[in-house]
Amino acid sequence: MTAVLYHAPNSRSDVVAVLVRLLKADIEIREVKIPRIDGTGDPDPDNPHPEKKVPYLVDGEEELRERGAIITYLTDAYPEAGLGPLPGEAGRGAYLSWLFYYQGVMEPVIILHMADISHPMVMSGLRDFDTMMNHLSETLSTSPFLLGEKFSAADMLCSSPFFWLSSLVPDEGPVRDWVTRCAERMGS
Ligand SMILES: N[C@@H](CCC(=O)N[C@@H](CS)C(=O)NCC(=O)O)C(=O)O
Repeated sequence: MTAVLYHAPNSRSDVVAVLVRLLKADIEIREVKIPRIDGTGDPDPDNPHPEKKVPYLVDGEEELRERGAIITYLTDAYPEAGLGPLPGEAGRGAYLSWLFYYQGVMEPVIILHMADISHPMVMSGLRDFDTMMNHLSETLSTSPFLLGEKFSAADMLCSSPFFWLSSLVPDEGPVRDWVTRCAERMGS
């Protein structure tokens, strides 16, 4: 695969750039500018993302946005790295569930928590920060990683906000220990 990952250091695309390294993937990482929340930076005219966001993966005719989609695409393309179960392999369901749970629930819930926003519709559709943390904690109290004994790219994506928002990491317990294990696996 000769593909291009559009990436901005110190952003949500970091986890995908690390994945490219762990997969030893034949992918060019092209750095682009993005507007930052502190008012610095600008949209980069060289970034093909429809909203000029990162990450964005271009692989020939295929163009992908959203980390969960890009991660699935890459771990399927580089199965020898063993970072995500393939269709038909044990753990595929859990793998997809965690990646989609991250995109559909975890990140929105974390943003709403940081913004101190609550609403019955949010509770109904997404639940809340504590429910999300309990889900992680229950899973990680019986296994070192989300899929069991084996580290996967689902651990990479789901642990990623805790590296930015260290105040969200509990003082002790399974989630804290898992974040430490994930950092070791990712070489950070
Ligand atoms: N849901 C997207 C989020 C992508 C995203 O928001 N990326 C930020 C980087 S932290 C960005 O590019 N921001 C630039 C902007 O808002 O224009 C994903 O998971 O890939």
